[in-house]
Amino acid sequence: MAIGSVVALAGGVGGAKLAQGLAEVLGPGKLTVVVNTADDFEYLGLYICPDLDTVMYTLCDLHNLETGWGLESESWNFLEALREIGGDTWFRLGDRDLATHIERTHRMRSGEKLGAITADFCAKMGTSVRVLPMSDDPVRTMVDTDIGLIPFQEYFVRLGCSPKVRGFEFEGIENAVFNPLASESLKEQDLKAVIICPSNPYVSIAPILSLPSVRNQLRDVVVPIIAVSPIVGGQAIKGPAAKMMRELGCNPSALSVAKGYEDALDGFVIDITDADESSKIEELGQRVLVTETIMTSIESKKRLAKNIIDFASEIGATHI
Ligand code: FO1
Repeated sequence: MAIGSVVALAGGVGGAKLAQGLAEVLGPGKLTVVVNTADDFEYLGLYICPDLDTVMYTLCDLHNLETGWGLESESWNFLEALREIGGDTWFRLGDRDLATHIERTHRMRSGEKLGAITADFCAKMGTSVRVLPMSDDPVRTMVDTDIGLIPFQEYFVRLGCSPKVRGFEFEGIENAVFNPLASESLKEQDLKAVIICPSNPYVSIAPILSLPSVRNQLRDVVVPIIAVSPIVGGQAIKGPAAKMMRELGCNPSALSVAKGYEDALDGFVIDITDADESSKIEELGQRVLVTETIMTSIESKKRLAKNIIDFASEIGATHI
């Protein structure tokens, strides 16, 4: 039996890994990945889209396994030369990665949209997965901290997530339009599931869900909406999600993530480490899948993707 199409909502590394597994399991033309662009920023005059590039490079199998971001087989001559002449080097741009930022910036300045440029890059780098920026309009995450309101990349990279978080603002969100192709993909006849990847709920998934009309559109989909917990055993698999939760007065756990998504979900996927949280999550009205969620190889990415798709089928059979 043919598997239907899937829409995944994703941030950086966790989202990219699951997207790679889903792409393998679903086959060509069945996966749309809607990617957070609220951590995009301008640096050295260049338009940088970290999550979009992480997803794109991973799906093309060109991603850098050492850093978790950027391209494989990278060299750093540009960065070294820039450092020697006293330039800003806190955000590290590799020589090969630089080509992506320069070409994207050049094309955006000539009036092309981010979505169109991304589609072209994906085709040229070699993935048939539909990778969509959540919006063509700029949205910027600002982190409210104990030292003030800071742009996301300053908080994340320059300050190494050390300031204490008090909240988040998504500048530009009110006027940003949800990518029309993403909107269409949520209405596909053969849509089987919407999957919220194991990405940071506050800074990767919340910007997508906060775009005007997205929550309503998700309310209207007739297929299961399933999220995968980015918290395993009280720790974030990668990044500052657990630290953020603690600083916002919330116990870092899969259960807290499930609560945070409120009534948006039909199903929630947790790691076997957190099996004892299963019944509490079910009390929220979500079906729970307990499985191995840590993706360290292509096999583990495919296994998780397959388990989630099977889970969606099970829920779908009873879903109205
Ligand atoms: N993350 C870092 O921790 N340090 C860096 O110097 C850095 C450079 C960088 C360059 C291009 C790119 O696409 C991503 C880069 N990242 C870097 C990752 C990125 O800032 C974050 O992982 C995401 O924004 C969070 O999802």
